Amino acid sequence: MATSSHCLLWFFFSLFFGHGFVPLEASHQVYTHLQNGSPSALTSDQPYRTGYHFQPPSHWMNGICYPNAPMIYKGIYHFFYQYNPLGAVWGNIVWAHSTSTDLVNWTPHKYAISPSQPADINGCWSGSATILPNGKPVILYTGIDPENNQVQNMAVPKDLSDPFLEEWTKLPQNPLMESTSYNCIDASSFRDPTTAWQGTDGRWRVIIGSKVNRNGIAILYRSKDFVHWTKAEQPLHSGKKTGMWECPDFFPVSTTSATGVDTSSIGKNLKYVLKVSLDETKHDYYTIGSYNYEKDTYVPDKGSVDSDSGLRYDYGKFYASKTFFDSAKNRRILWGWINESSSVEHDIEKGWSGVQAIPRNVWLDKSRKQLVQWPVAEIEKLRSNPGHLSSRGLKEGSKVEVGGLTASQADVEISFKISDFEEAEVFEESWRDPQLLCSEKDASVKGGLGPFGLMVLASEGLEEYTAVFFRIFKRRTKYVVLMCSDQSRSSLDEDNDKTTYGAFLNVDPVDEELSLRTLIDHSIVESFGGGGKACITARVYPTLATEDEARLFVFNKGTGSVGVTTVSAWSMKSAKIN
Ligand code: DQQ
Repeated sequence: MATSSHCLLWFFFSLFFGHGFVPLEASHQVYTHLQNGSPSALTSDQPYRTGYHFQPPSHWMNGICYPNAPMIYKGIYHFFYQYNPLGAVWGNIVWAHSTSTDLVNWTPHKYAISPSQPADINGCWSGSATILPNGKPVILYTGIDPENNQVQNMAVPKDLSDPFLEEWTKLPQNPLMESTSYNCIDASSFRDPTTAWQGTDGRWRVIIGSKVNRNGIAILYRSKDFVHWTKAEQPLHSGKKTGMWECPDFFPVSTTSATGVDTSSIGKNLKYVLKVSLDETKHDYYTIGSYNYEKDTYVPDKGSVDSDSGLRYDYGKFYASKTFFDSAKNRRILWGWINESSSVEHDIEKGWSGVQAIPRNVWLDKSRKQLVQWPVAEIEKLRSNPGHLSSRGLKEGSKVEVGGLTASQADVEISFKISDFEEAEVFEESWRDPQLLCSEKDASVKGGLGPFGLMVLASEGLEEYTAVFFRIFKRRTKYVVLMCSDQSRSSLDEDNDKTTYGAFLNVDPVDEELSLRTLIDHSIVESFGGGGKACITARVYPTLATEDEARLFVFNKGTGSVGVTTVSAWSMKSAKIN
């Protein structure tokens, strides 16, 4: 009786939010014929491997949710990731493990978690680490059982005195959370436990990504001892017609400072962030809101758009991200996986697939309406050989080279100042989708104020380039800033996804300079507009603009003049990335 009334509740919940039964399946394609089992010796011609963005020596990676369970323990940063030891496509997933003392140089260790128990015999999928109050780390992760059901398991370090946490022991009680007729969970949509947090009653909470029909859900579980978990009557939060919520992340941010706070922090000066990774679109979107400690519910703030058209960590290629609280430096760090825009055939040929974004410090903007992200300061120690720009005034049609650096592996910071807004075109109210607007008005389309910005990974004759730029439009008495990353001419190779990405940037160009930072790393263009208020990451595969042939330009194609107030650019030294 209890069982059926319980399931009935969930049934009504799904009726309310959904319409009709859709078979629930994980969207993980297995290319069985492409998993040859041999550790590949990469070909020597590797123009797209990164110099300072983390990637394994070969094969497929997807990071922490694709980065799994990032954390700091005894002063060592731990990075676990979903890895296929047998090929450059998804499959045979184990938890690979690397550690670092500076988030820049990494040392690989043996796999931390791989299939061994019935509860994970068909795969060890994403999960998170929680540091318990006694300082002991524990990992909750999704296992795939013999029936291909998704269940939640736990692993603990074998030797707590080992700062590298080389050995992990799985609990004999696994699985700790599973789908039963009592809890009405669909076993093919039940994955990716978050870092747990302690409520005011001392009990632990964790959320698991799921869906009911096409409605995303963050299922809430509670536990007194971290081993026995009970599903709450209500999910922490849910979203209409979003599809499956993968890799949820739920954490507090301070409203009074940019320092990070522990996931279990409770207090007045906090807002909460719920991020979900949308399986259907491969976008990570987040809302900012309030968490009711008594009712265990999360409500996004008014105006915080709760769908794929809301705020995103990154408006380009950046998925299945996860944050952790860095207690050594009191900051919250975000890791995201940059997936490929090349074809599977190309990935097989190059022998690898997937890269990690540079870890980003993340905090609440002063407006309290969005987050701000910035690459961790440690990455700046790779800066060397500063480049130089010969002219700072950018009249219509200007293109000035930033010389003296290795343009295929660089870090560029530039600020623009507009003194005359006369040329700004009028913003049309129907322009709701910044990505669409950026592809319609790509870098080749002349405008009033803009396009102006950087041309990176450019070939000498501009047969190839990736343009990261701004356009400023007039909207009544204010201005709208559009930030674009245009990949349409990034490669002469037709076999790549060259989608152009875009975001509206919440900066008033009358009061503030417009800043742009771009991290260039062979096949990565990771850009931060407005001091990190909008981020866009792209994967590009130039055929001419590689290694020493790559060039970097500042350009202005608008009719209005733009001034460059500061420009600092450096070659980046290579890091030990694995
Ligand atoms: N991929 C993992 C899942 C997660 C998804 C498996 C994210 O745990 O939901 O490799 O893309």
